[in-house]
Amino acid sequence: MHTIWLDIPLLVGRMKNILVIGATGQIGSELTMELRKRYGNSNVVAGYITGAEPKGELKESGPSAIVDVTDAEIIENVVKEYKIDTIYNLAALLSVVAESKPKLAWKIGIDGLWNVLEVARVYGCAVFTPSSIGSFGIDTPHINTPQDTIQRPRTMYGISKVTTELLSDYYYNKYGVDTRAVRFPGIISNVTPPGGGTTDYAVDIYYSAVKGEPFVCPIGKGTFMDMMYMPDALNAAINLMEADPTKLVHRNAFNITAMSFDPEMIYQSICKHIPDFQMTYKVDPLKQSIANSWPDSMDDSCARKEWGWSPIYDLDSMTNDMLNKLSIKLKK
Ligand code: AKB
Repeated sequence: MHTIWLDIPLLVGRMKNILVIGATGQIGSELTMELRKRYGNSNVVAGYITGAEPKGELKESGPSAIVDVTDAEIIENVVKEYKIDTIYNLAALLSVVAESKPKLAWKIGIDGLWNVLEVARVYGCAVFTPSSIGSFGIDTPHINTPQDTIQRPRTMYGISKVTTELLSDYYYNKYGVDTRAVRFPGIISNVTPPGGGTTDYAVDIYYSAVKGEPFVCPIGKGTFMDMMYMPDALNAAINLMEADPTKLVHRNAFNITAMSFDPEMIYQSICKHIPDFQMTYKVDPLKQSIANSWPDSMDDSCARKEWGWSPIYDLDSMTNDMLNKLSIKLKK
């Protein structure tokens, strides 16, 4: 028997019963809550692994279930039990961690994806499995990186993301599974910290600024990467899954970006609010070499044209919101 959750679905769309795999991670924790707000609390299942149980509002507001992406039977049981029609598969190791655990990165990212796609094929689910700016490599044009271009990454994260795109397209073309995805840039957020990515510095810098601590930047001056504030990332993930499929020329995966900056620019943006904030550099060679292989700025015109992608936040409006939210959070 299921607990009765307070349901106020605001939006009637293509998605009815949704499973978020990786619901306690940086994106998952906020995506699950946003989906519950829009589709009704009881219609969004928070899938988590042992050791990363949901807490607080995420736990209280709706159903949750253990969903280890490497176990196809567990995924199938949850999909059957909750009559799932859409799966957000967010299980993955981020770029830096994946370099120290390449086999595990493949197991979660690709063997896990295979399980998700097989269950989706049998039960008719739509699937969103994000790709990343990490799917590009040193040979990719770095400025205004096109939607369709060279993808020869040399990191395990990148290799698993290119494979994610290809396997997701394969299941769409061969079996008609409704797979769609975006290539996320660095995501900046204030609820759940990211863990082990190359772009994490752009989150960490705000925590240091609000705590009144100097920040030591692991990424060098002049290193530009695409970035996005979490509310825009959530809109992207939901709007793409709600988009009219007849308008989609591409599927896996769309370039999307909201801003491109280097450490100096984010530092200056923070200094407009906290003038005595200090930043020094201690470049991390692994992070720097990964960042050097990624685009400086992507062309996201296909996403804009095919499903109306349009971000709200730029660097200064994001900084304003991040500093306000973190000041409240860190005072508690
Ligand atoms: C990472 O830095 O690994 C991620 C990403 C850009 O995919 N945030």
